[in-house]
Amino acid sequence: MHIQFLNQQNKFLVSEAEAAITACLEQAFSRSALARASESSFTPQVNVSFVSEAVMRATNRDTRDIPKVTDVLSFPMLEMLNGEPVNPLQEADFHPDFDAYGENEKESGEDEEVSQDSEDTLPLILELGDIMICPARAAEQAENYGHSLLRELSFLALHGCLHLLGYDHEQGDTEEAVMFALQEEILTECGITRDLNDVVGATLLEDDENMISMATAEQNLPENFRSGFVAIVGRPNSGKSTLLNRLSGDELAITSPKAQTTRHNIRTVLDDGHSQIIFVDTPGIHRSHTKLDRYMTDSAWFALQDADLGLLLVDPAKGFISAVERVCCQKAEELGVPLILLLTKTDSMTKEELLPVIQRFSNFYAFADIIPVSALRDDNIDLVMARIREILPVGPRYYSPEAYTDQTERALAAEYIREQLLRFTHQEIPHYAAVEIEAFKEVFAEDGERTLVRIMASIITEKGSHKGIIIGKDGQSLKRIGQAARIKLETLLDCKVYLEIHVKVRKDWQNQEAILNSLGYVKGKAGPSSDDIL
Ligand SMILES: Nc1nc2c(ncn2[C@@H]2O[C@H](COP(=O)(O)OP(=O)(O)OP(=O)(O)O)[C@@H](O)[C@H]2O)c(=O)[nH]1
Ligand SMILES: [Mg+2]
Repeated sequence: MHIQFLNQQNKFLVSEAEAAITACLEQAFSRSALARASESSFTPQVNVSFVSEAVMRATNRDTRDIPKVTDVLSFPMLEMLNGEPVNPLQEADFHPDFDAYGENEKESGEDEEVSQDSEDTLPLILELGDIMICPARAAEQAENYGHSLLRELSFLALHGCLHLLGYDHEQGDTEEAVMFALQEEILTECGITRDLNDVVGATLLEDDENMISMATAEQNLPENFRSGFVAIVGRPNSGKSTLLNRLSGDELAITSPKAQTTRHNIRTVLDDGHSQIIFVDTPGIHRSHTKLDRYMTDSAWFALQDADLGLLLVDPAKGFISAVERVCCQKAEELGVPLILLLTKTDSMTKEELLPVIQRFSNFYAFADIIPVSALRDDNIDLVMARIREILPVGPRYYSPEAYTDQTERALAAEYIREQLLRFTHQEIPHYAAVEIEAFKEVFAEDGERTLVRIMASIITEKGSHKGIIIGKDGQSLKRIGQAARIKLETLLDCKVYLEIHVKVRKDWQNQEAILNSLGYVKGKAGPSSDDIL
C-alpha cells in the first residue's frame, strides 16, 4: 500500500505517528474485498494530510456546511460498501505509478521524458482517497480520553480509511457496530491499545524555532518560508476585487462601479518558492436586509476569522471612518489578526487630500501599516506584497505549489454573465438578479483538445418588470449581455462558446433558502466554488 503523508500544519511534529498509521491502514485494506483483487495487479494509495485548525474549519464548512473544527474528514475516490466496490473497477480508476518510473530512471541514469511504452509497463495505482486529520483537535481528544496521541491519530486515520472503504457508522446501529468492532480489532492487532504510552505519537512543538525548522524540513522548503491566509475586507466598492485581480494577474473576481458586486469569497494562491500567500477576496460588508446579504457579510467575517493577516480596504474619498471599518478593527483585535490599512484609488486623489485621512485612521487604530495604493496604476502594489511577506508567519505550505484558485470554470461563467448584467442594466436590476448555470457541456476533438463549450444559463430576477428590462426591446438588451459575456468566456475557456441565456422570475429569491442553496450561497459556506483550491 502507498500512503502519502503531507504535513500542512506546524503545531505538532507528526512523523512519529506514520509507522503506526501505516500499519492500521494496511490492516484495514487487507480485510477488504479489494485486497484479494489487488494481488500483483495494483497498489492501493491513500493520502493522509495533517492540517491546522483554520484549514480544517474551512474545509468542513466548504464540504459539509459545518463551520467548525473537526478531528478527521475523508474524501473517497471510489464508491464502496463494506470493503467492496459498488461498481466493477474500470480502467479510469487506475493510473500508472510515475514514482516507480522515476526510481527506475534514476537507477539507469537516463533523463528522458516518459514515453507511452514505459507508461504501459509501470505498476498501477488505485487511489482510494484522502484523509485529513487535525492534530491539534486530536491532541485535545487524546487528553480527554486519557490515552496517547499516537492512539488518537491512529484511530482517526483508521476511521477515515474505513470510510474510504465504504464503512459508514452514520447509516444505522448495525453499520455502526460493524465499523467500530473493526476499528477496535485492527487497533488491537497493531498493538495500539489505549494503555500504550511508550510512544507519544506526535510532539507538540512549543519552541518556535524548533517547530518551524522541523515542519518546513518535512516539506523541503527553504529556511524562513512564510505562509498564510490574507483576507481582503472592507465596504462595498472599496476596490477589493480589483486588487485581487491585480495580485493574481487574472480576472478571477468581477468588478464594477456598483456596490455589492462580489457575493462570495474567492481564493487565489500566490507561491513564489519563498512564501505561499492565500488571498481571499470577500463581499463588501454592509447592512443585511435579506438572507443573501447576511450570507455575503458572514462570508467576509469567516475569511477574517481564518486569516493570518487582514487587508482593510478604504476608499479615502469617503473621508470618514465608517461603522464597517470600526467593526472590522474591533473584530480583528478580538481575533488577534493584524490589519494593514490600504487607502485605495489614490490615482484620483492628491497627496494633500490623502494626508488628513492617513492621520485620522492612524489615530483610530494600531494598524500594522497604512499604505496608499492604486490597483489601476499599480502604485505601491509591490510594497504591499513585501509587507505581507514580512508579517505572515514562518511556516509550511497549505496547498501544493501549483494550486491557483478555488473558482471553477462554471462558477466563473456565472460571474462573467452577472458582470455584463451589472454593466448593461441600471442600478437596482443587477442587485436583484443572480445567474445560474443550468448546463456546461464540453466538446473535445479526437486529439483531446477542447473545441467548444455549450453553456445554458438562467438569469433569476425578482419581478416581471425586471425581466422585461433585462430582455429589452426585441431582446436587444439580453443579446448585448450574452455577446459581451461570450467574448470574455471564450478567452477564459480558450475555445468557442455557445451561450444561451434565459430569464426567470423568482419572487423574493434572496430570502429563499432553497434558491440560495442552488446558487451556491449556502449558509455557513464560503461560496459557490470547488471543494478545494484547483
Ligand atoms: N480610479 C480607480 N478606481 C478603482 C481602483 N480600484 C478599483 N477601482 C474602481 O472601483 C470600483 C469598485 O471596484 P471593485 O474592485 O469592484 O470593488 P469591491 O470592493 O470589490 O466591491 P464589492 O465587490 O461590491 O464589495 C470599480 O469601478 C473599479 O474600477 C483604483 O485603484 N483606481
Ligand atoms: Mg468585489
